[in-house]
Amino acid sequence: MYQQIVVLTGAGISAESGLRTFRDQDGLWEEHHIEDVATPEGYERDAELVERFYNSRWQQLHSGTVEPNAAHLALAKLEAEFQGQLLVVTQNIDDLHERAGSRRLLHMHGELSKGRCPRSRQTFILREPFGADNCCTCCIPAQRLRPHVVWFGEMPLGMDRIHDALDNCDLFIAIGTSGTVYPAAGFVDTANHHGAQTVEVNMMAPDRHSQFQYHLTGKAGELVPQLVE
Ligand code: BV8
Repeated sequence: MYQQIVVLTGAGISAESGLRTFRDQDGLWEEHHIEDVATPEGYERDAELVERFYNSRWQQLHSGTVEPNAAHLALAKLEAEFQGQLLVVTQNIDDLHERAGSRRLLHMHGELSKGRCPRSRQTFILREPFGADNCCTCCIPAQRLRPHVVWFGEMPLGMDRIHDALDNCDLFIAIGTSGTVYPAAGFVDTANHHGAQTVEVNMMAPDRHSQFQYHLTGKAGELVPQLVE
């Protein structure tokens, strides 16, 4: 029986909940240039453009039409069985894992439902869309909140905890990620180095496909509940 399980999720696990992925057909990167909406430089250049990008995703997430799917629910069930031996590391900034019941969860690329003070780095639950009037309450003068999101060139969150879990895991499962963005794309190498079993759940064979020992090809909403049973 496994002692420590690390699950890495990407945009593909939320696709069946109706949230767009990045690099699939009709993905987010088809309509936006990464450097314009997911880098600090892009935010410096045109904060309103970046705010529109995240506000539209925030509004969709809170429209009442987006729910956790069977894959999110299956991971929450797995956590209930494995308790402290399971850590879900998500690259996603949606809150579908939380809403499905996951608690041992780490958002390494931040969270859409939070804004951050650019000066203190204090985070605030987002009560209204980003904009010139949506400011922190921790500074004088108040600072315009930025998305609490890790952009390209920024350090992902929780890396010490992630590396500790990877160094000690005996099962690593990647679900719905293209394996194109580092350091997340390199986690499978760490798991392999420590002798863990590595499993990939994806609709196709993504970039790091050959690094995985086992492959489940299909929809996360169908395969993850079977995997967990
Ligand atoms: C950093 C913002 C260092 C949040 C995102 C090493 C080598 C090369 C480059 C680098 C490197 N190290 C760092 C870099 C640079 C860069 C990088 O990796 N560039 C890439 C493009 C080459 N990395 C960084 O900049 C990272 N920072 O390393 O900092 C540092 C050190 C010291 C001090 C300071 C800094 C930061 C990376 C985070 C960037 N932020 N987004 C947001 O807007 O959401 S990345 C973005 O891509 C999202 O976060 C997303 O999570 C991530 C990965 O995408 P996926 O989740 O995989 O989604 P994708 O659409 O690509 O794929 C979906 C998959 O699902 C597909 O495979 C599809 O087949 C599958 N699928 C679809 N439907 C289903 C399905 N599977 C199953 N079922 C389905 N139904």
